[in-house]
Amino acid sequence: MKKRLILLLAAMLLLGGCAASQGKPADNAYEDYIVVGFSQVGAESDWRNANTRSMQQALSAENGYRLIIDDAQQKQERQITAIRNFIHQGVDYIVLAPTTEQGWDTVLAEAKAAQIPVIIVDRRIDVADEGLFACWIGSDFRLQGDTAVRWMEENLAGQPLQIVHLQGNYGSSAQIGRTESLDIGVAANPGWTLAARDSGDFTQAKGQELVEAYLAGGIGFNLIFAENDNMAYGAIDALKKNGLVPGKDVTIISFDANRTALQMVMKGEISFDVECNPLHGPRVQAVIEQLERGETPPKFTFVEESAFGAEGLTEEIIDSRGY
Ligand code: GZL
Repeated sequence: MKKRLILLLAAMLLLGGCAASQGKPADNAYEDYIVVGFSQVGAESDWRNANTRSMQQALSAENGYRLIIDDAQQKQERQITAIRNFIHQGVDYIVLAPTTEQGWDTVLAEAKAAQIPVIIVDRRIDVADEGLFACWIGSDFRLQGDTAVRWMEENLAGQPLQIVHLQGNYGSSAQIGRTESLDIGVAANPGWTLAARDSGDFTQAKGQELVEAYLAGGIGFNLIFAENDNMAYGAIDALKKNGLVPGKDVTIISFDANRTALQMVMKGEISFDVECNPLHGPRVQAVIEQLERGETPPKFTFVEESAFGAEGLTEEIIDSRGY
């Protein structure tokens, strides 16, 4: 794959001759590196930032990579533009953390036509031809949701639940999977009702805004099902501003299990937090090295994940975690 970049660099050197004549040295600094274009969802959450750091640490210059990261600010159209730019730049690989599951067929066909392998991380994509991507590495979001619902059934048995549901970005696999589980849980448990449901876009600010609006509107609820930790942080701020005690007046269920959130689990503010592992960098690096050797990586790889309640959780466990 690097040969294409060398050809590109050769072309740049030729063109760069005139650029150099204008004082801009031709850019041939990367001919010995594997160049990776990474289209990242955004920087909306602690999880997302940990995911970006993991990719930067693995695909580093010391490890022989030139990593180009584009932050899509949670907009699919910006990701499509970024992928087209990566194709134009002649990168060796494209890594895509997709905002949503739909809408990738056309641009990934363009990457395939340019013979640039695409690695999907985190959320899933729904394409007609799975040959459009080399492989996917991410989480089982339904399992995450089922784990949370099972904890509710086991630990809140017999309690009537009026549930506020803070969803992630609509159409993202994380939102789809976690919401499906809750819907099944509500249907299966007669004492559970949905008091309110909106997307908090996985952000702390929107999570707080929604819960403050529910409280101001007099909506009664005793459980918040937050589809990520940052929305849970916002919900907790809203509860405290209104004199309510998180974990006592309102049970909070969350996803991601960031260190900050696990501190809140230890304090009893968050009752249960389902891990969503963002540390995809080393796995992507291993896949690229397989592809460089002409090997075929597994098409789908699920990352190992667990879940946390206060019982047995210690500062040492929290400190030992990677994010
Ligand atoms: C899940 C990931 C979600 C996290 C959020 O894999 O896509 O997006 O749960 C993040 O924190 O914003």
